[in-house]
Amino acid sequence: MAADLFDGLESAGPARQQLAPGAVLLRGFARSQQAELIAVIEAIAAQAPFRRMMTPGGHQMSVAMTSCGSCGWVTDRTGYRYDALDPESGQPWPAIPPLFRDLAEQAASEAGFADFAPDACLINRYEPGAKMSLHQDRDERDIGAPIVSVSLGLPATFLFGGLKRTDKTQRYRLVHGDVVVWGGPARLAFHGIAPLADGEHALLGRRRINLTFRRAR
Ligand SMILES: O=C(O)CCC(=O)C(=O)O
Ligand SMILES: [Mn+2]
Repeated sequence: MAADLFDGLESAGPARQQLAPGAVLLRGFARSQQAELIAVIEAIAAQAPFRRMMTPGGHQMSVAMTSCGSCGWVTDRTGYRYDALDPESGQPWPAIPPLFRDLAEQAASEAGFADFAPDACLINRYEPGAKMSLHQDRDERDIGAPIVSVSLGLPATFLFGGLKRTDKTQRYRLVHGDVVVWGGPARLAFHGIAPLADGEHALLGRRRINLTFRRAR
């Protein structure tokens, strides 16, 4: 069967969708900056390459990750943490570029969270079949700040639930340029990504890239 083709112009719903109190999906919010965003991601990955890390339980993650910011999220056999140094190189992570910072700040503000100043940006790379199981983002010291999550490349199914793992999850299709922001009463909501369907994106090929901005410390 031929892989689905995506030109990045797809839209799957209203421009702005409330997912829960404190959680909003801003469709296409990042699309006008797609070329610059991708160039910057490539520059960061040249300095701090994508890698598939090990969970504390000894499983290799299907999603490849890198980071920029004054600290980056890492996992290994000893646990999850934010580290000022890239464990692969022993060097500081690349700084958060102004383009990223401005996009995150503007998306947060659009969602009702003024003055968001992220210090960490986790960059997730999904290839077909890669997934992220239901989890909470709870390794950050400051959960007063929201999470800003930018989708690029192949479409994905985003699962968004409640504050308990067993709460019912809703499924949302996220496409190239979509941004989800969650904070306040939704800050610790369980969320995840279903196994990525195969396809070919005009700019990113058989990949989805997600930028997750946090205030970690
Ligand atoms: O890829 C996504 O859209 C979600 C990523 C995520 O939840 C995370 O990195 O913690
Ligand atoms: Mn998360």
